[in-house]
Amino acid sequence: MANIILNPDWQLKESACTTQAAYKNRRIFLKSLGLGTMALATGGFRCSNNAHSASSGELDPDGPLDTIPDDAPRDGYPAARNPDFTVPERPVTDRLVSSSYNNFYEFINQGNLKRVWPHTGAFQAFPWTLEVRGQVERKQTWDLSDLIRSMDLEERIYRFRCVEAWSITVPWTGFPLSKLIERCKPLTRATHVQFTCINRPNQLPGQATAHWYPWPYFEGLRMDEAMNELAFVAVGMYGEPLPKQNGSPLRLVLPWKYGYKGPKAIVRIEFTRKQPKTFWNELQPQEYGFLSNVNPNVPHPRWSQASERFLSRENVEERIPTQIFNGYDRWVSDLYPDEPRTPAGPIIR
Ligand SMILES: Nc1nc2c(c(=O)[nH]1)N[C@H]1C(S)=C(S)[C@@H](COP(=O)(O)O)O[C@H]1N2
Ligand SMILES: [Mo]
Repeated sequence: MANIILNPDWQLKESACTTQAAYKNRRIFLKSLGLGTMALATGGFRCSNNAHSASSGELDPDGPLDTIPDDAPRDGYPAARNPDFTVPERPVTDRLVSSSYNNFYEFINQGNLKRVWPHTGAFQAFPWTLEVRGQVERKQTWDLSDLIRSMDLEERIYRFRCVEAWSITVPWTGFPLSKLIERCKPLTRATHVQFTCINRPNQLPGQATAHWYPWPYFEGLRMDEAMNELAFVAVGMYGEPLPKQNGSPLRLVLPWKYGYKGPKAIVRIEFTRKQPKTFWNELQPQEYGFLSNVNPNVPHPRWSQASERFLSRENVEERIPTQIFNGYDRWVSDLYPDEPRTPAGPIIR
């Protein structure tokens, strides 16, 4: 994206960027110069004081890839592909599909729930801090950009399966969750890890309006699950930093579990001595369990999980059989001796 050098005489100072009107005037002015929203998306005069309304629509991005933050670190991109994690039997999903068919209730909770990206304009993913709390040698708070730059990034192509029975295949960029956990220095008595997501109703229109959800979003894993080789922290996809609707600036990817076990826009990691609560389980315990492993033998109480709609390109979808642990049996079967291997009735696990 082009960097536009502005004449300091008419560059708005941060302090002047306090009202929606000021922002609007600036946009109209830019439009008159033919700079439009591309210029608004560059760093120089983006308001960082969050004073504008998240639901104003004034900052609406132009398209699903217009939401990759300009200030996301790009060192190490595109990262080398890890040959151990490819999906030979399916094509990689078109990146426009993966970034325009999403679930992210902080941004939208009514209407077309999958069309998330147009509602992400006010959300600022950088700078970002990540807190480490609970059963650890000492509490830590990291600047995420520094953390990302200190990690070896790799690319992994994973199957992704939502509990709603749609699926995609995605090349993620990031690092193993185990590497992050090592840096957290958890005490041996920690049995679980809980992840807490962003809580900023002024930047998140869904969060601002959906009071029936127990915000912020939270998820959790057993320690042995979190340390599994497959558990991945994604900071990018398709060779670039994550778009906001896909979880910028960081999210978990646990390809053997249903998508909702992978929290997006994480702000805190907390090590605990008991099984943590999880967002969807709190809301609908009769439908969503703690483990939530992908399993074609265990139907959701309201639909079958035996097959899935594979989304490859816009308007192209194919019904394919769902595999146990989403095809990751050999990595995770030892963790779950009780996972049903033959068709069963609905069991919430
Ligand atoms: N913070 C947060 N994380 C979240 C969600 C959410 O609403 N909020 N939705 C979950 C669900 S249900 C799915 S299927 C995946 C979707 O990820 P994607 O949109 O990048 O494909 O994110 C998961 N993580
Ligand atoms: Mo999902």
